[in-house]
This record gives sequence, C-alpha cells and structure tokens, in this order.
Amino acid sequence: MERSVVLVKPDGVQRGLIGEIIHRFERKGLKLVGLKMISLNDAVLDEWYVHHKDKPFFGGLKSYMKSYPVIAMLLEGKDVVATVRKMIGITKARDAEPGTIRGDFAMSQQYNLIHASESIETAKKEQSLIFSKEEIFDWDKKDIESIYLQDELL
Ligand code: FUP
Repeated sequence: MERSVVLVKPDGVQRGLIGEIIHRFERKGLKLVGLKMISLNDAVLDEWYVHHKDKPFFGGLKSYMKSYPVIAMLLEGKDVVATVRKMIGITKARDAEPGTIRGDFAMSQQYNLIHASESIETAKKEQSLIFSKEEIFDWDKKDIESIYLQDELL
C-alpha cells in the first residue's frame, strides 16, 4: 500500500503539537508503520529540499530544520500521499483552510509545523533518507476492514 513521510518540524515539536498531529492521522484511519525523533543534517536536507536549493530562503530553511529535532512518521493508506497533503493544508499557514493542520495551528510560511511527501516518488526518496529497514513495521492493523471496503484494498 502507498506510503507518505510526515515530519513534525521544529516549531511543532517546540509548540507541543506532536501528539495532536499524530492523533489526527490515527483518527483518519491511516496506519503508522514508522515513528522516530531525529536531528536532520545538511546531507539529508540538501537531498530533501533539492528543488529549493537555489531559492533565497534555502539557507534559512535548512538552519531552521536543523535547529531542533523533528518527529518523523511513515504513514500507510490508500492514496495516502494526496490524503495527507489535503490534511496538512497549503504552505503559507495563515492562508491554509480551517480544519487542516496548518490552518488550525499555524500562521507562518516557514514555521508551518509539518512536512508531508508531495508525490509517491518523493515519498520513496524521503523514506530511504530517514528510515532503515528495521525501523519500518508491517504490522497487522485489525480494524482495516472497518476503514476500507474490501474492493478498495485490492
Ligand atoms: P510544502 O510542500 O507545503 O511543505 O512546501 P514547499 O515544499 O514548497 O516548501 C518547503 C518549505 O520551505 C516550507 F515548508 C517552508 C519553506 N518555504 C519558505 O520558507 N518560503 C517559501 O517561499 C516557500 C517555502
């Protein structure tokens, strides 16, 4: 099944929103298959934000992402990449829709609490940058048939 990588960024950790953010994904019915606290370094961030490397905000973005540890999650579900992107809201948090994580809890474009994979390809890249094989758990989620119709699981 499809996977998405989510980070609770340094501002989310500082603001005590780790539990709130994990709770939203759990309640949605997504399956948590990896979870850890990690300090990001230049090598990971240069790969992670390669599409932003020539932008004026790149240096500041990297310093901020290294300022405190982040919480990394690997979430599994049907069409999970698109679903999680909808749940987090748009980048500029003060314009994000109420009901989204950024829309409910943040005001800034940089301090926007959360990262989520933008595509299935970036999810795969991000998974390999953060999680080792031993850190990914393929456990049996017993309520899966109450979350999806059987046909949706094929
Ligand atoms: P998103 O996918 O919504 O996290 O946004 P982007 O990949 O476009 O940007 C990644 C991060 O760069 C954002 F979370 C915050 C930062 N950023 C800025 O600080 N300024 C900008 O103008 C755009 C992005």
